[in-house]
Amino acid sequence: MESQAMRDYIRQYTLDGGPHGHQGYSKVLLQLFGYTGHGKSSLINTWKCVVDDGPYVAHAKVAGSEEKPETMIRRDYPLTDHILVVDNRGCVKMNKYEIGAIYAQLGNFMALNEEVKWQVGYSDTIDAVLNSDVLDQSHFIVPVLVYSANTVPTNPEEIKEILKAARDITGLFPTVVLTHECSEHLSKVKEIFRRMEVKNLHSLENYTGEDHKKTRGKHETILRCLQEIIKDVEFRMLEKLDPMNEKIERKRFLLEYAHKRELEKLQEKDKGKGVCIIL
Ligand SMILES: Nc1nc2c(ncn2[C@@H]2O[C@H](COP(=O)(O)OP(=O)(O)OP(=O)(O)O)[C@@H](O)[C@H]2O)c(=O)[nH]1
Ligand SMILES: [Mg+2]
Repeated sequence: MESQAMRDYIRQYTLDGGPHGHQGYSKVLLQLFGYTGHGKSSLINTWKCVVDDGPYVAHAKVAGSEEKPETMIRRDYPLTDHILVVDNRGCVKMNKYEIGAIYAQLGNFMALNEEVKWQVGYSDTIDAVLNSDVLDQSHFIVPVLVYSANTVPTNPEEIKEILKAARDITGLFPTVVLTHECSEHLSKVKEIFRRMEVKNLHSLENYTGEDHKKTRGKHETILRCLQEIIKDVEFRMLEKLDPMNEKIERKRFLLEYAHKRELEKLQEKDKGKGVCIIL
């Protein structure tokens, strides 16, 4: 498809075009998640640039370097009238608390436009779940893992687990977008993600403050990636879905995760004391 046709498809997409209408969903919410410095905020600026077909604008603040975490506040950016992109706080260590916070962000249990704090105890998660009723949870959530091809994963099992959990919490297996497409490690990183059974795998070079010279090839690759994501949404909307039930399942998932994590913490603590906790 030509760039203009792909752009039109993305711009015109609405959730109510399928046989069951919008089914109670308001907008598509593309939730970007992943390690800090891998290009989430840059991807938002890149997508905005190609969808608006305008100049490069730094809507989302990009990190000065790949090492220092930049985005702390979860923000949403309108891509079209019907599609929002959320820039989530990235993970540094991917420990159980940061992973818990990724799930809470993906499941929309954290408010937009507020600083994301890692949850440290079970009660934090309960609060997040209880307070979520005041948040707008009417979106069709699409998880998108943003991963830099500059970094060969040393822990594919951990990433695989996160991808699976992201599917459990959102109902969709995440799309993976590899940034830094020019990296010498690209084919190796691609192969690792393929072995994780990632089907929706894209690679692209983000437009950045330093390099936003538009090329037809870059533009088309970026538009194709977005178009494929929206086509998956369109396909899923052909099924009869139940947003209310999905919300309950998400709450269950998050509470179970936090409960298990708390038990493990207690077990660790009591190991030294010779106390046995029966699960
Ligand atoms: N060459 C190149 N640089 C990129 C690409 N994507 C991002 N960068 C650079 O990588 C750095 C980090 O990018 P960000 O978009 O801020 O990363 P992030 O994932 O939002 O990081 P946090 O907000 O800290 O979680 C910035 O210096 C970007 O300019 C890419 O595809 N190619
Ligand atoms: Mg960022």
